[in-house]
Amino acid sequence: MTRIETAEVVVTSPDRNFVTLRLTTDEGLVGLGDATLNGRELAVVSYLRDHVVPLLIGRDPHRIEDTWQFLYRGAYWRRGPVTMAAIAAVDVALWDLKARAAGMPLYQLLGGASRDGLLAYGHASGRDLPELFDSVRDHLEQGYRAIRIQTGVPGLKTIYGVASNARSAEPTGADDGGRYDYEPAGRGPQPQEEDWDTPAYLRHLPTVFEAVRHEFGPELPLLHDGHHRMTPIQAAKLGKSLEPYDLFWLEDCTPAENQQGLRLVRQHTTTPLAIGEVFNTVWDYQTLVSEQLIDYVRSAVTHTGGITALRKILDFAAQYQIRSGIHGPTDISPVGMAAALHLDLAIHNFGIQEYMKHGARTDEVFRQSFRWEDGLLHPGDEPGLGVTLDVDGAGKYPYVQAYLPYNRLSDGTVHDW
Ligand code: EZ4
Ligand code: CO
Repeated sequence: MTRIETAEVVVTSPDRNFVTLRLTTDEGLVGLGDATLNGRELAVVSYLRDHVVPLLIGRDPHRIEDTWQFLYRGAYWRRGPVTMAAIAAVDVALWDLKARAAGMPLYQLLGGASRDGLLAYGHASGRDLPELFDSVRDHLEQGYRAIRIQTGVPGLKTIYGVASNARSAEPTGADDGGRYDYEPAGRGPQPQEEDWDTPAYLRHLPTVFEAVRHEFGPELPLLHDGHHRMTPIQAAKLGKSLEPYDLFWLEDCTPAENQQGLRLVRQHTTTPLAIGEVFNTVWDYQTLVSEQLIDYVRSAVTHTGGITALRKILDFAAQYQIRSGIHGPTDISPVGMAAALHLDLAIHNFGIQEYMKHGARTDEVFRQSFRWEDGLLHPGDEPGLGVTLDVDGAGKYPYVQAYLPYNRLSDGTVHDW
């Protein structure tokens, strides 16, 4: 292959919205990249269609690093989720093409497999303990070996991370296919308002983990997502109060764009910390990694400028014994997930991979080759990413406006969601 012939931006909404960049070469090879930015999808579509696609036509698809630098430095305006999701889509599509041209699964080009399979965690949740326990059992039956725990808080109506359909065994309709379905983005013209109370949460959560440990024993790796809602001193208090329950990690305990805030959290607790799903570049990790303030890097390939950039972040982190925990909710498309799995398999400092199953319609539009066996993921051995996009199938599901919810405190103040 010597030149990129076409570059299309495909928007589809089989179970939720996805934005995919589809490159074709003079030899007819097809490469895919994920550009989905939940709740702001069309901004990335415009960035790609209006400003990037015209620059790609005729370029040498083999020049991945050069194209990355050209798009990053050449834009002059740096960083930001829209820019970095667009660059990620190009980067991943080029890696897909190079691996297809080589006739190898992508992980081989990244250095080959460093392990046999990838430990993955699923999301269990419930409004109360009985519902949560059912959800944990259901995940264990599906083979998950590590489980994220989110629950309701007494006095609060709806909060982040609690699924409306918490058990895969209880299908609620054709839409969810009966799978565990936590999809925070609500379809409609306005975001849903939720409520929040940090002191109530700080009082309640340790009692949840105590009950879960009592029910499921000391060995099961348990995770929790604080979703940026605490101040550093509140996060320090939570980390300390969760120490008896031996978490695998506490995620996004504060809004970590204030990296120095993590110094305070770190001084007070040995609960391992994971951060970074909303970050876009290595600069967002500079203090966190070099001062060893975190234990896991949470960035998605899709939101951090692709495989080229995330690999550099993870190599930087590796020098400080910080490991990967690549973001993998359902708003990462099967293309973005495949990119994560190839990178996970190749790097030495792999930690864990987040894994939520996509809906049946998504799996029809995006045909995938990954395996999920005995609680471990593997990207499969087809050339490239191992994902093909059914363009006609995608066309059956046009974009649907959807927003992530937001929080207000009881006095009406907007709060981190
Ligand atoms: O709320 O990806 O750890 N996972 C998460 C996700 C995010 C969504 C936002 O689009 O925090 O569920
Ligand atoms: Co998170």
